[in-house]
Amino acid sequence: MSGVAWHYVLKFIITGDAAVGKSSLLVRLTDRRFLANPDPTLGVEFGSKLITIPEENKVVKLQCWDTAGTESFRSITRSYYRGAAGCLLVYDVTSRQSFVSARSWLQDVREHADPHLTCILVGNKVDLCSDEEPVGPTGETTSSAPLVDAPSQPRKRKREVSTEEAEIWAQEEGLLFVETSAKSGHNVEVAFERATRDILEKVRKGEFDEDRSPGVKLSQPRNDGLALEASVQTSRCC
Ligand SMILES: Nc1nc2c(ncn2[C@@H]2O[C@H](COP(=O)(O)OP(=O)(O)OP(=O)(O)O)[C@@H](O)[C@H]2O)c(=O)[nH]1
Ligand SMILES: [Mg+2]
Repeated sequence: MSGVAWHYVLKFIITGDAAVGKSSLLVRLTDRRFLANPDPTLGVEFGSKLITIPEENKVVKLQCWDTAGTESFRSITRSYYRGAAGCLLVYDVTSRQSFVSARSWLQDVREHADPHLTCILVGNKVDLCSDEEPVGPTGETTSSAPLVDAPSQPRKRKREVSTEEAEIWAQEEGLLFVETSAKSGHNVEVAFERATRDILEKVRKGEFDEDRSPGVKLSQPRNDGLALEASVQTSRCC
């Protein structure tokens, strides 16, 4: 890999209901930190990060467009879907409504993005239900235990979407699937890496190429000594 800044640039979009943690996932990926009180995204924000896929010996630059979940921005955010190679479709495991809404976000993505796009369904905020009781296949729980922990602990919430139900839906829709916590960092890099591996596989099979897919760019190897370490950049767009 020596002398190569990156082998691929991939465009990602992050979509889903408001407050499911899209921006928090991106900040966790790029800055390795968690914002307890982030501002809601107005329109779209941008973040970028270099990741390595060791078994392929490849460095990939992820260019991520983090979209607002608020309904009033929907027509603006749709315009960013075009040409994306990957999509994180995010819901909150403690919000059934956000999982139900994932269907309509997916429909939007399918209408406006590249048909070959790799989409990973991301159930975020698993830290909120770490010592949870089992949840039934449609999200029901079996006891009326209070939703709070000890007073000094952050408030816990019940899981409303079981892993099994989300997995089944993801399979039916041809999506990858992972559960994450932007707060603890659990599986956040895994989500992006899994989607990246899938996209690279599609590149190998010829489903994505530079001419047909603006969200996938290949580099020319460079010998200018640019560091291969994670490079981080975030900025607001609109
Ligand atoms: N406990 C916990 N809270 C989270 C997690 N991810 C995000 N949050 C919190 O959820 C709230 C919303 O997070 P955001 O990242 O702004 O959500 P968003 O999806 O970007 O929201 P919009 O920009 O409005 O669409 C914030 O209070 C975050 O601190 C998580 O993994 N665990
Ligand atoms: Mg946001």
